[in-house]
Amino acid sequence: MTSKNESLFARAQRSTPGGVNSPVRAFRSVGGTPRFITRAEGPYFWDADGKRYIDYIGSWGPAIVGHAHPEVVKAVQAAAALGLSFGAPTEGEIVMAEEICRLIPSLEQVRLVSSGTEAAMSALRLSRGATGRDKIIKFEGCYHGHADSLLVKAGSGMLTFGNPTSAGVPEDFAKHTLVLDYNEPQQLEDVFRNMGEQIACVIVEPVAGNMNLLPATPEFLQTMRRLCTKHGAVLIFDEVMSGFRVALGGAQSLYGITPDMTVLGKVIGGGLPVAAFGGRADLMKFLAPLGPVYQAGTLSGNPVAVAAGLSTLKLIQEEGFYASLAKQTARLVQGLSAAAKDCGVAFCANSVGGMFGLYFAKDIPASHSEMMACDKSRFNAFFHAMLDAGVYLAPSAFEAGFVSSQHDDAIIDMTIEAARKSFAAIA
Ligand code: KE4
Repeated sequence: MTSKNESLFARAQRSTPGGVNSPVRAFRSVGGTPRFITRAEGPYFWDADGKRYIDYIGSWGPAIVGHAHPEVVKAVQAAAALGLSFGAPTEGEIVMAEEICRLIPSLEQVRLVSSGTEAAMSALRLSRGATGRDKIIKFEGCYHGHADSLLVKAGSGMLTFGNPTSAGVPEDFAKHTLVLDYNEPQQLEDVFRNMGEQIACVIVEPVAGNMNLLPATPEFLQTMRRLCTKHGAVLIFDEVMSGFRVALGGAQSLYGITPDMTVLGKVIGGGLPVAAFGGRADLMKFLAPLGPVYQAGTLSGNPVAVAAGLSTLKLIQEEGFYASLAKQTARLVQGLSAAAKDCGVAFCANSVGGMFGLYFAKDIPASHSEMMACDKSRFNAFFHAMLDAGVYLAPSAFEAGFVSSQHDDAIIDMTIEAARKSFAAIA
């Protein structure tokens, strides 16, 4: 009998490419039929066939206080009743900007937008406009949204410029993007020695989550900071995923490094479209309407989305929120590792604050190439065994997972029990 998920997926593919509005949701990396979600609450969501899952995607990070948190829903309902969007400034946007700048002191000013892609793209353009330089540096395995200059992979040699990872990105765009290896400070030294005065910015995920979880080494970030300062390049921390996820002050508070600009998203919208970019006031003054770098957005600072974000930012500042989130996430990771060991499966896991990585490998990967060497087919078998057991992990071996404040001991224990059965099934 065809499941409702299967019939919805077949129908969706007739009207939308791949049947999804974002590629990773199509399950092409893991195979099988995507689950069409009908509702979510706390740590759970339900699919079109009525099956309940413990959710470890959390909308790829935003659902940090759990799904449909009563206070967030109430704030959204109250805001919506006053009108959905005005295309004119509101006080809520000021409160949001002040709150973000207070929580992340490196932000002297911030501009709200509607997606992480938009925020990263705008930060890049601002860096180029403020420095008058064209070249940018990013790192293999880091994802900063789908702006043309950022859909670029490493060129043939590390000192050559990149080539497009996506059709539709002209070589002329890619040639300004230099792609280096993550956690390789020497490559930064070499590039800056050769062309430091041409570099507009370096953009990095300080805790990478788009090649699975891979935290930066302190030396890597410290080197970046020193070289950007020396050569007048803008250091951009893309904290769309790590911001308010690994700590209240983001990864920059964990490493004690002050970037020149920060890109944010996900948690600050609490599930609705809010993202932001900001940093030093002397850079932000180049932005329209003050300066020559143009950037705009119909729904930027949308009052209903800002209400969801402000309600979420209030909840994550409750006493002990991050200590508890990190504890629950570490408990999950330790429990999964112990279960795999009992079943003789080569597996390890890692966590930073409320995000985690699962690796079918002997040791925790410390580089992009080690990450790519993890056993993808083993992950896919585990993914489906867990899905059948009612646990929804990221549908790719190269994505991070997310815990919410609603994932209590009972939920973590249920997950570990499901994993024990899943490891046994794939051993
Ligand atoms: P959005 O445009 O998807 O809001 O943000 C892009 C982005 C920028 N920077 C970082 C560090 C990000 O993680 C993201 C988006 N993350 C992915 C998860 N791998 C979103 C999920 C998806 O693409 O469907």
